[in-house]
Amino acid sequence: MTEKDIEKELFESFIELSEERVLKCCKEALEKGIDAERILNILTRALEEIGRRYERGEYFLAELIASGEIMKKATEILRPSLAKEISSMKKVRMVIGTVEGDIHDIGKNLVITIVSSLGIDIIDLGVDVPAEKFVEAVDKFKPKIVGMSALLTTTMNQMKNVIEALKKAGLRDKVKVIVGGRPVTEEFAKEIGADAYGEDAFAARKIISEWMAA
Ligand code: B1M
Repeated sequence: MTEKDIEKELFESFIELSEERVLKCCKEALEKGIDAERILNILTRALEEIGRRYERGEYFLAELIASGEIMKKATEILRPSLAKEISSMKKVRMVIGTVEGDIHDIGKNLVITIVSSLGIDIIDLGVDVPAEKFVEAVDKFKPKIVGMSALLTTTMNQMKNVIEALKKAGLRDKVKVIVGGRPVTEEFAKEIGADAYGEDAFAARKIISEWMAA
């Protein structure tokens, strides 16, 4: 198969939710020398299409769940190639989580993979993390950075609650806050008082590496 065939098969097999084909294709693509970031982009585009089919009522929750499972396994295959440039500039700690009410964690986990390539120490609070848990973690682990992820329009406002809770606890000026996730925008990040918005995991890494170098 040519590179183009592999990429087409990757996209189509993911939309058809054929786990076996997707995983095989990811391995083949890496063997062919296709960049892991490019493979990730194809998988993300396929997830967008699955999301659209779900919105149109062509796919149901079962398909959404299956797509999440496949994406997790595919990311495992890509992880070593995505996170290989370990650079370890300064020892910086980051706390990250998906906000309360939200259990989507594929994007957050990708951010962890990509950002850890800076040699940063990342504490993952998991999903459905209430504001108090973020505050507790900042108090306990004294991170320089707090990262929040939200995938639902109904949960993105939780990010504001976390920032308010950090202010209330007198911890807001001790950390830089970066937010991201599908419905989040630069404007929203500004509006809620975050320090930065990461459009994707690579943008998040760039921002954090600039903070580390400052
Ligand atoms: Co859900 N889901 N889901 N889902 N799901 C979406 C988000 C949705 C857009 C699908 C759709 O309708 N088109 C829709 C939200 C609509 C809205 O809010 N307006 C939706 C819905 C409705 C739901 C449920 C409510 C469905 C239901 O129960 N009826 C439910 C909610 C559960 C809950 O959280 N309380 C639900 C459940 C699920 C599953 C559990 C089945 C599964 C998640 C599995 C998992 O995460 N372990 C799932 C999935 C897989 C999706 C889609 C298909 C894919 C999400 C994904 O992983 N994308 C999604 C449709 C879509 O996104 N097109 C959809 C790939 C991932 C790499 O992208 O997470 O955006 P993303 O991360 C990106 C960037 O956003 C950024 O970097 C990553 C890329 O590099 N980023 C950050 C993310 N976090 C960041 C943090 C940063 C910086 C960058 O700094 C800290």
